[in-house]
Amino acid sequence: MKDTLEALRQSALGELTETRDTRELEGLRVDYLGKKGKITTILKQMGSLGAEERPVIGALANSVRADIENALEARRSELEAAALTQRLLHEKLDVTAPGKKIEPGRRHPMSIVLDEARDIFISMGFTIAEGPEVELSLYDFDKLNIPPNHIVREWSDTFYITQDEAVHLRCQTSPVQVRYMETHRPPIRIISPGRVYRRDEVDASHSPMFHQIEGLVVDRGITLGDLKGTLNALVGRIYGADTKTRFRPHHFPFTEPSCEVDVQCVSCGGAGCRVCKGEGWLELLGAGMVHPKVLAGVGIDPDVYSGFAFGIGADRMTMLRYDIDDLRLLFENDLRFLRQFA
Ligand code: 2U9
Repeated sequence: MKDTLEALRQSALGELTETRDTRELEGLRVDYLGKKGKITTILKQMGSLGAEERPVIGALANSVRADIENALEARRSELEAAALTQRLLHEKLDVTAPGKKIEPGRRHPMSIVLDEARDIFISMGFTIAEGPEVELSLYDFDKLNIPPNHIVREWSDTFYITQDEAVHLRCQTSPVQVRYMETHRPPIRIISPGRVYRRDEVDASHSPMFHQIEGLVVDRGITLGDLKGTLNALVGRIYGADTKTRFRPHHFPFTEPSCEVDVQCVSCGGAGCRVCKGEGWLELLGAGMVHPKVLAGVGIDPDVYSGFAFGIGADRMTMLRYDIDDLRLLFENDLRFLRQFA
């Protein structure tokens, strides 16, 4: 057995030097040291040895196994180093080659206008409020004094999510403000910019998804004068300090009284042109004093507090700002169009 072990040591160490890669090396390890390997088989036979011989052969077997294991490790390092050298020799890396150009992205025109509006309102002391786009009819309709038979609640106008009409894609950002009033007490000064949805066919001025910036101010003693002052300041910031505005009476269920606000045409200055369709005025937004029922519905006493609200169609604002004549351009992601905006 002693001779066999010595012979195995010699043959293992000999074969080791012949191995060409780590796969062959692993084969060799299994062949000698694996469960059914040559050394293991010898060790299993030790039971048949006499009591004197056993420790001697045992010690020898251990030293043979240790020698083979050490040699295997040394050879593995050698083979790995050689493989790395080969890879480095064959891999060609030209560190002087020019890198791949990464074109910096740019903001979408819609985002530019929305960011600008956010900045203007923040500078006037407003806070930005956000809320879910999938909304409860309770918040988008009922709490805004929009009764169950109102036209906007028709299936042909609204994207309902549930058959019972309890959940739908919000058709305005007003529910964000209702939610805000339920969780905050006056004074309140917020805007809620975001996406809204209506079941409109796509054309040059309609899209089933568009953007609004709505605003809400609630405090003691807020009047129509505050509404006019704030909206005139906004128009001045966007279109220039001298821009004239026109407040026309209107009706909304959630405000009373209500109005629509026009600006003198930014293109012709009021003379009449293609942009204002000869009118001299451009419709910019809707507004009004928050309906007492809406305030009472969120637990704000309309005898103590009053407020004004407004809604701006942000897509239209973007189109006017950049002289874009087709709304679809804003949503088609055509890079030839989008690259024009810095
Ligand atoms: C609360 C109470 C009242 C928001 C308002 C308008 C008038 C308005 C339109 C502008 C163009 C929608 O995108 S558009 O079609 N909006 O005319 N929105 S007042 O009034 C509110 C909001 C929240 C609690």
